[in-house]
Amino acid sequence: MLESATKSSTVAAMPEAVVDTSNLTANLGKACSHEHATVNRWSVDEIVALFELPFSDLMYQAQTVHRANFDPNAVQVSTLLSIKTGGCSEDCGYCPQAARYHTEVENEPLMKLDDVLTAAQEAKDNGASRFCMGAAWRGPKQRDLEPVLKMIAEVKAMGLETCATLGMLKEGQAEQLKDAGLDYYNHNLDTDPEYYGDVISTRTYQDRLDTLDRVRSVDINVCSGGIIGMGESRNQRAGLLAQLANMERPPESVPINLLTQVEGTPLHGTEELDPFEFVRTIAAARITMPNSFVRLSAGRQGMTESTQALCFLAGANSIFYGEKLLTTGNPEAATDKQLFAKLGIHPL
Ligand code: SAM
Ligand code: DTB
Ligand code: SF4
Repeated sequence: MLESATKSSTVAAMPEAVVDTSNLTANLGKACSHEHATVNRWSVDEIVALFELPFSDLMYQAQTVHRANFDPNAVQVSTLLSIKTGGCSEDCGYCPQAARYHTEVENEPLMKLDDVLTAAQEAKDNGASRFCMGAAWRGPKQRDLEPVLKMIAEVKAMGLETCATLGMLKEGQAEQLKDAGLDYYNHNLDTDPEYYGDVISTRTYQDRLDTLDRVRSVDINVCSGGIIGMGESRNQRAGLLAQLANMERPPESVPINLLTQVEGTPLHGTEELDPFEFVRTIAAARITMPNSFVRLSAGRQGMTESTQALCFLAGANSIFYGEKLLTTGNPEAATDKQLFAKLGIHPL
């Protein structure tokens, strides 16, 4: 039995009004320890027990873990650019870029190097520290990878951290990305393994884990998270977090996306998630992955400022900045600057 499982079963059985300081101590102990990651394991039940805490207790735990590991008022800022939009062969049920769904997204060719560099300079001037390049591919073909390697090298030379999300990687491709100067590779697990098959059929969960292993093996930082609000259960939300938190080394960066519902995709029309459940998910990610940057990702445009502030309080410490994600909207840069000023947050 995992060391922490016994402790959290106490939490689940507790009367609601009692503050469980023993559990806080246990979770803080995990958060502060820099022992090998295999001791920091979480069962799905333990994570569900976190979700079931009274909201204020959960926030207190998350904020305490957050403060033990990070500057609580600093938020890392990444800007995203879709370097290859639409026409994707995959069937991810949430995605407006899948060719098979009838959405307003058109199939466009790979962007030209100069245009990517102009966008990167703009992102840098706006205060972003990392520039993420996304492509609507199942995975990169060698002839597609070559120009992307050049983009990575040149963006890096501008003094920005580089991130790419290009789909599944084949043997040898992670090495090429590393040699080009890639700092982060984003590849999401998306959801719990049990729910996964309801959302995607053209690639398996294991395919995703294999790509993440390739990224790890060449020492590129891992950025991996998922999407909340796709109709999954709370147990399945906890299951996704368990997958991430129990990796031998949890991802350095964990994007938590709220499903952006796009007309024409199979998940359009899914029942909307209660914002508090989304905040709870952020808090549980913070507690279970104390040293990772937790990114409040897609879905911010539809959130009130108060919900976003709760997400920061719950331990989110990274965002995508700039009015577009890949194909959908994100808050205006000026609006985010105002929000940071109101909350006393400074960009990292
Ligand atoms: N094609 C590559 C892949 O799938 O790995 C890279 C780009 S893909 C669009 C990156 C991630 O964006 C997906 O794994 C998914 O988690 C997220 N995403 C896509 N559409 C979304 C939506 N409608 N709402 C929230 N997140 C979304
Ligand atoms: C991630 O987890 N979220 C970003 C990034 N990684 C690539 C993408 C969100 C996409 C939202 C839908 C769109 O704009 O097309
Ligand atoms: Fe293609 Fe990526 Fe969209 Fe899936 S998430 S359809 S792989 S662009």
